[in-house]
Amino acid sequence: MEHLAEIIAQFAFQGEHAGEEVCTDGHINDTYFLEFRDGEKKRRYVLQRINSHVFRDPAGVMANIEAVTSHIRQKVTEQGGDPEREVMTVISTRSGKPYYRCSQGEYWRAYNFIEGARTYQKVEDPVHFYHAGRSFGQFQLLLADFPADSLQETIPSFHDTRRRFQDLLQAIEADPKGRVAQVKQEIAFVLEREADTGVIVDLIASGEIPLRVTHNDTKLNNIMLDDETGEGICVLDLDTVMPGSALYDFGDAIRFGASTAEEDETDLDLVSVDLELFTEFARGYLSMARDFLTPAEIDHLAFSVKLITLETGIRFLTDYIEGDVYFRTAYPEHNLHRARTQFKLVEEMEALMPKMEEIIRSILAGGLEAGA
Ligand code: GN1
Ligand code: MG
Repeated sequence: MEHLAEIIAQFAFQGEHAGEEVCTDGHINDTYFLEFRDGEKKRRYVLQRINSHVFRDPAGVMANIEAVTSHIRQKVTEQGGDPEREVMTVISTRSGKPYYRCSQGEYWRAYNFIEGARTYQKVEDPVHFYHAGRSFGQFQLLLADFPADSLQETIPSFHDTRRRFQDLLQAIEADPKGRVAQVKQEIAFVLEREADTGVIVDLIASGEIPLRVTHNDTKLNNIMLDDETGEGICVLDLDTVMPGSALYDFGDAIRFGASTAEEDETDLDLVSVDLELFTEFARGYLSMARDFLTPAEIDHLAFSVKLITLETGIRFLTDYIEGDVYFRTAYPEHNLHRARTQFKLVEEMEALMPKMEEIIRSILAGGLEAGA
């Protein structure tokens, strides 16, 4: 990246810039790992270009992140944890701002790099997923007393599945790339499930399910697990922390982490839901969340897994029809392949619904002991 030097010079990094690596994870922002030499010491930082097509108000995103990380930092410190590792630290610019707007009008921000921990694209050891569940549950717990109305809605109606369905209908109608004819089967799959799309939004609107401060993007690769212990150390990617439903966080984590294949696997025979992984995550999550979840939330946990997977499939399909304007893609059918894995998972989740419900009941009854 040509003007990276201009950007790096703006941030209050310590030491001398000694190199960088591009991170290929994530479908939205551009991420670089920077290496610095500070005397004998090596330091690493994360530098990101915020996708301002997706995040229309990058300053608002950073204001949210600063508020949320300060809140968590205080709690971690009070509880005797290590605030250097257990919460993201925003590195300010040399003029004290949480982001830099470069000469090309793009917004950049930086974080410290958490050492001795890593992210995973796929679960390698089931116990890792138990720990991921604990961490996302704890994240919601730490933010339970955060003033939700002080947060800006960084992407309005983000998990409004009914709206996502409407967006798909509009894309089909416009068909700007002539791709609709090719995805008739996928469209029919979604149309058959229209009724599902309003279930949780309606329960939130009627007050039966509470709005909470939630993460809204709980992919496995948004959590750092300690290299030594495998425990969840730090929740990443706080761009979409907003008032939302705990159900979306639970469902999205399962969607991604309990799948036996990656999100863009083209051999659908390899894509299926691993119930052992579902159980591990649910055990970890409920060990933290069982005391604050309401009965209505608990009743919809298994359904949320299917709903958020359907929603993500709808979003990939919509983006495919619109010509790949939202998610980063590596080749022309990428979004279509992603949509297909999600719909394959939805089908399986529908068949597994009674089993998932049963597992949740057993965990809550103490039959499947939490603790790894
Ligand atoms: C995006 O940024 P990343 O890759 O963690 C997306 C999520 C989707 C996910 C699908 C802001 O997450 O909502 O579930 O891709 N983030 C945004 O993999 O749209
Ligand atoms: Mg991410």
